[in-house]
Amino acid sequence: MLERNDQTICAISTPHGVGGIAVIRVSGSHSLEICKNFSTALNKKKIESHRVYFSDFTDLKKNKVDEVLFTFFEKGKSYTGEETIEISCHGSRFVTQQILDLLVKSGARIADKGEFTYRAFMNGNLDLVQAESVLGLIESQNKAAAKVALRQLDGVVSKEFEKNISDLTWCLAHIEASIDFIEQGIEVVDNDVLIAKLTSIQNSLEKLIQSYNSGRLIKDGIRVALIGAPNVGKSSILNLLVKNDKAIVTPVAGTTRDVIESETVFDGLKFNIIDTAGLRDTQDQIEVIGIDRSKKEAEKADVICVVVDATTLLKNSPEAAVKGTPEITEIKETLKQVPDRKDVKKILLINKKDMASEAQQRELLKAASSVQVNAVLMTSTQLESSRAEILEEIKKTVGRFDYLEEAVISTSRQLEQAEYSFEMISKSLRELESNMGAEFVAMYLKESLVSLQKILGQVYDDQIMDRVFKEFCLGK
Ligand SMILES: Nc1nc2c(ncn2[C@@H]2O[C@H](COP(=O)(O)OP(=O)(O)OP(=O)(O)O)[C@@H](O)[C@H]2O)c(=O)[nH]1
Ligand SMILES: [Mg+2]
Repeated sequence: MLERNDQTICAISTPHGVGGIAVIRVSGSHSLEICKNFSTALNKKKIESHRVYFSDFTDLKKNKVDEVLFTFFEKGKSYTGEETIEISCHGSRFVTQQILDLLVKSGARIADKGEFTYRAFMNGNLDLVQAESVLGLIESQNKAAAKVALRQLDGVVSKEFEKNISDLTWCLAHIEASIDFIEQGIEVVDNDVLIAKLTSIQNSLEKLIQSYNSGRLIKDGIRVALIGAPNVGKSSILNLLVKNDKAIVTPVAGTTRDVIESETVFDGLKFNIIDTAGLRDTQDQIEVIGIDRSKKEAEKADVICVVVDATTLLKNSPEAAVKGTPEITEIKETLKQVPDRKDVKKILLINKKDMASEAQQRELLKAASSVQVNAVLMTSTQLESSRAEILEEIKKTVGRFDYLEEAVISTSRQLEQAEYSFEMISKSLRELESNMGAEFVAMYLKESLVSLQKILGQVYDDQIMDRVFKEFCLGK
């Protein structure tokens, strides 16, 4: 019996279901031998790599199953690094299942989730960051996410980590040599040189760690909760942002009872917009639950758009229309009900600006400038331009996206290891600066180094492998 990793594996690599064409991938040292059972075209003397062979696919009794294309990749020249054959057949569930059954009868086994990529990793075709980027690319739903994944696949992020690993190894080697030579009074490396080198590694790690937030937002989308009193126009704003009548809009306060989520893409980025029930004191049981959910959504959001109604602000201050001195108590009251989390950005949207004169709008903005939020915007769901203005403001407030040209890390696994590595360097720097024992410095640096090696998969760890590959789909 062959070891699991030496067995030839097969799986459908295209989406499951009915389609014009489906691709079945076979990978492992017996791929060609197995496929030869089903095709006369493959029984030629010399099968060339990267060539396509058109042929009938016949079962073991020579009954025709389908007409297919076999693409052959020789060992060392395929995605997995193993001998691989891709069978493009007709995308019927029946046909694909029959082909898979026949492959299995001839000695292949069905691949586990992500097993093709796992093999590519084990054969050194990809490091672990690149393997994760394959998943990122498969899952990408917008331009920015695809770009981040492609840059990781190109090795941009890996190179950054590799440089840090190499510099860290240099530091560690010199520290260990100092430990060996200390008794002879030989100084192998100057402390200042080490400190400078370690600080530079830390700077690089810090940048990567900071890029995670943007990486996460790019990958998962920016979560935006619309929060405010009833009737201010939250549902109308959701509909405007997602360009669809997703939520019910009526002049009745308390229309929205539940959380409504919808997504939109703007400037290559994904935004998940969450409309919620208007916040107010109510006896209505359903509404109470809705309001509770609104607050929970606000807690999970990256950005809270606090929505207020320009007309109410002006109305509640009778002389405002004339003198232009709107009260902002309404805004403050709403803000009080919004969960106060440090890392969540707040944007105040003063909606229904179409109902206010230009002078009134200026006054409202002036009055709102004293409110503690990250940005203030006048909006109207009657104006299409408000959509771009709101989304642009969210994008600006939430973070940097010019990272796209640089190395961006996008999985929590990479982040945790990078943070740990950073922390260990901090400890070693403290030891160095206080001229403490080189043994401690070496110990921390080793920990730091192992963390970085784990990011790229240079240190084998079952748990890490499980975590990375279990998220994959079948056939990848
Ligand atoms: N003039 C004007 N009316 C608006 C604007 N936005 C919303 N409205 C109107 O305001 C009313 C309430 O809008 P909704 O979107 O249902 O308000 P909401 O905040 O979701 O209300 P609840 O679900 O009750 O919390 C509706 O009659 C909308 O047509 C706007 O920008 N200008
Ligand atoms: Mg609503």
